[in-house]
Amino acid sequence: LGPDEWWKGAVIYQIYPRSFKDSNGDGIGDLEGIRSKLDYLQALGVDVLWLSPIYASPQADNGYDIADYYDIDPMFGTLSDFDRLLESVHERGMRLVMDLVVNHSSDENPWFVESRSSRESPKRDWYIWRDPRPGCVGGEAGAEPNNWGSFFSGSAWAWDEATGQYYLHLFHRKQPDLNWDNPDVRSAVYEMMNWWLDRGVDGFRMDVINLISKDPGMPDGIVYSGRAWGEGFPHFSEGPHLHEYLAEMRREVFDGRSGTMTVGECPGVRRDNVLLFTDPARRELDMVFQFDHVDLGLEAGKFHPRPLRPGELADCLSAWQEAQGEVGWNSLYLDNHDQPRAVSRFGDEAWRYESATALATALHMLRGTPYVYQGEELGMTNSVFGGIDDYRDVEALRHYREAVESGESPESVLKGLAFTGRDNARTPVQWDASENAGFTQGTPWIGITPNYRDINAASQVDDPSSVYAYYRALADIRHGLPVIAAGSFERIETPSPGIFAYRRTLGEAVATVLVNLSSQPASLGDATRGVSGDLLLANRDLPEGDRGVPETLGEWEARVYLA
Ligand code: ISL
Ligand code: CA
Repeated sequence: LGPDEWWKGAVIYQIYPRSFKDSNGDGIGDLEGIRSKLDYLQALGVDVLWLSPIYASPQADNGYDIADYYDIDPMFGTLSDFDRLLESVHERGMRLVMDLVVNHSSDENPWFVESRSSRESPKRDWYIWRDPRPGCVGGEAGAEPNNWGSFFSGSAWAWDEATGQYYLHLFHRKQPDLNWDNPDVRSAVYEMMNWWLDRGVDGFRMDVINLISKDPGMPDGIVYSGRAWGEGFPHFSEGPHLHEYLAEMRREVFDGRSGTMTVGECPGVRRDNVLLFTDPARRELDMVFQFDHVDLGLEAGKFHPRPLRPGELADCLSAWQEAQGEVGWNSLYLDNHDQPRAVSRFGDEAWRYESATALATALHMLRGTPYVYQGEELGMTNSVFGGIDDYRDVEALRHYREAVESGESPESVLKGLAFTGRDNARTPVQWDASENAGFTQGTPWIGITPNYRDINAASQVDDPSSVYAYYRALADIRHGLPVIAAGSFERIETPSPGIFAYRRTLGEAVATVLVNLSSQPASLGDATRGVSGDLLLANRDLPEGDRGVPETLGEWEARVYLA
């Protein structure tokens, strides 16, 4: 790996700061809390920490609504706390990546306050303002400039009485979209990014970066049946100037620096287009988060999931391996702060250790950079929510209201939220079996998942047969074996759709990965014939004489052979 490709050999750990570790008893995780756990993270073998947003924010969307890009929210600490954290991270040889949220800001950001102050404001054009639909009275139903719905329910347009126009917000009304077609906006963003890099951060995860260039015509979207609003997505995802802006950002911010990394969050990005982002020759981003595998089974909407078919996950991940080929680079993840917990979504809580480790094996042995979401390394599960009052996420609260108003029964809405609601991943990290799972001395901002007495870090770090120990082994393998970091990928067919089998090859080195992603034993069939080498990793205790390639894999069994 070249010096500017260090991230190809790295394991990245995502921290959702408000739920990681509270140091001062206010019930909210903070920077000092993170600093107190750096030994834990280092021992796990992670190379990079990505922090979800910690900037000053009214927290309408837990910090994805930034009021001051140059300051830390007091809830998390101060800029000096940040500098101290960064220094401690670097002392350990780790790196730190910030979340960059620039598709939109907070409505409390001085940029927007200025923009909405009058139609003549020099910053008016920094956001996306439009008149009411011709012939309509602003603020009345149907007067919105187009029919786009927001990701968080309702229209994507908010009426501003004082200046008599609407502004666009693809997310919450407190998250107005910035106008990237204005060059002053772009320079302001690049200046801010340079300021953080000069301060020492090592790169950025870029929130919904595929949405920054909108179709200037802003046409109405198709209204799918059962939906109140039109689908604007085709008109704002991968818009006309997206790649021009990403290349410009690369030049203005990253050229001439070394040791940085970038990962663009790209919901809905298409496989056919991914190399436009990740082909290094195009000089845009190092990698992107694609969403195909986490969107599997959501055809009827995010909150009406259907069960996955055996093999669906493996087919999807393989297709992405093939799409990036040897040119691009994948971000490998199964969950994050917006997704249900991986073991609950793709695994089987009845086989918690086995399915958590099988999924981790399947993912971490692929070509790409693996991301671990806080608590995933402990096999943390989805939470338990009594009623809507137990939820905190603005998406859940707004969806509940809208769905119940439109006639869905509260029980049905709650069932959907229990499965795919984002708060599942946002309950505090389970550090130990003491009260509040060792997360806080105070009252946690969101309920702790009740199973913390059984599932927690204290019981796992020294236990060689824990999920945590297994994740550490996966990180060691990635660091020690170039074939895992850089080898090619080739799927191996088996007669069992539940099995995900593949081969990684680099020069003479061959790693064979055999994983049963199902709760039934499954036959490997002829796939066993080509496998050579020694057993490198397994998620079951195997007696000495039993380490050869088996004909059948047990429930959620995972094995890696290395020749
Ligand atoms: O969870 C989702 C809503 O159903 C996703 O569509 C999510 O909104 C999308 O992946 C973008 O996520 C990012 O931007 C959002 C923020 O709420 C998420 O937390 C963030 O990861 C707006 O900034
Ligand atoms: Ca705190």
